[in-house]
Amino acid sequence: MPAASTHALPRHDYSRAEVLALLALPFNDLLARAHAVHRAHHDVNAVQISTLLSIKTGGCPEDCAYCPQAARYHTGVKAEKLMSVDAVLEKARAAKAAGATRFCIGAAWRSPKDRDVEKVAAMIGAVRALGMETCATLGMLTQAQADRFKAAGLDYYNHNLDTAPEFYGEIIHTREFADRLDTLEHVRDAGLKTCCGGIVGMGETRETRAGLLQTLANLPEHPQSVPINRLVQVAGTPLAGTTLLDPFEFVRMIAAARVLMPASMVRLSAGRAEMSDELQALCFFAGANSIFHGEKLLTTGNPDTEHDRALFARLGIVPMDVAPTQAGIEPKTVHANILAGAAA
Ligand code: SAM
Ligand code: DTB
Ligand code: SF4
Repeated sequence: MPAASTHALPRHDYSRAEVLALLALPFNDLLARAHAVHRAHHDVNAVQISTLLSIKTGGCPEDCAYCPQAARYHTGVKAEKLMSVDAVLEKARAAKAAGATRFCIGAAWRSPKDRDVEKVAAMIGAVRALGMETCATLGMLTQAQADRFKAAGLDYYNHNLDTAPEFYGEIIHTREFADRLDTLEHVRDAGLKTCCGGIVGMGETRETRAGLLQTLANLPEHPQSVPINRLVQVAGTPLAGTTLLDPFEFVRMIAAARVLMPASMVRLSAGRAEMSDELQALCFFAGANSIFHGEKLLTTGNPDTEHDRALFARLGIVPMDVAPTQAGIEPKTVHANILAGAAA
């Protein structure tokens, strides 16, 4: 493995063996290295906070084996219609009043239908006008759709690789890994920032996790946000009952993402509700600096807002309200807002 440097130029040529060797370091060595990179690129006591809203829940035609929103699995998630622009705006206003600076909307679609595009564009424009950063996750996008959302005021698009290319076919059969790469290209070409990561705890091997990280880090640009989701097992999905991932493997994944993509925001994403405070604290030490805040993710639970507030206070972490983008831009921490109680 090349000599560790905390401030090397971003690389896009990682080999699988190199990433696997990183993941396999003795735990303390990996954490020390990740924390040094984290400290060199970010304010280690600041965590970026996003609010997530499901604007179109359930009834999805895809077969993603982890997902409670796929129509074909009996998970108890009811299919709902696309929310109205007014209803979304009301939720966004409430999030802003609570101090949120980034508002993410998600839809259980394979891809947006033409008839939905203008409605979602109106939502994005309205949320942007409130002064919040906007993010959307709506499935696959054509170039024209990505361009339209950019023009509407979208800042970030979330589209995950989910897993390594060789494991993808075990998890999803209704579209290809290459489709994901195409959408990501459209997103980049539209000038949108990319939010792209994956899920662990799906029964994959460490080699598979290395493959996911390698593919993410070797994208033409490191995604500005890298969500690392721990599988939320939902009864009725094919992955319910999967052997639980060793929590230290999860921390290794966060740490390796931090080392490989030093300037990106690494998001401790789904699965926090089932994590101990100690595990989350280790993840923040290893380089995670972004979370979803609020009672619900899309359909599953997230820690209570009070619990997050208390955890931040215990760790001396403050919410970040300026999202640092890519290399070279120093992140700023602002102490007042969503978790103001924690910062006081
Ligand atoms: N339908 C769109 C798509 O698939 O791109 C957008 C919404 S989809 C729910 C967004 C992401 O949520 C998925 O790519 C996956 O990474 C994550 N996700 C879904 N179900 C999950 C679960 N049970 N546990 C962890 N992450 C999950
Ligand atoms: C991402 O990577 N994780 C979020 C967000 N992007 C949209 C979604 C997690 C969903 C967890 C399952 C659910 O709540 O339905
Ligand atoms: Fe549909 Fe997205 Fe869930 Fe897959 S992850 S079933 S595309 S909502």
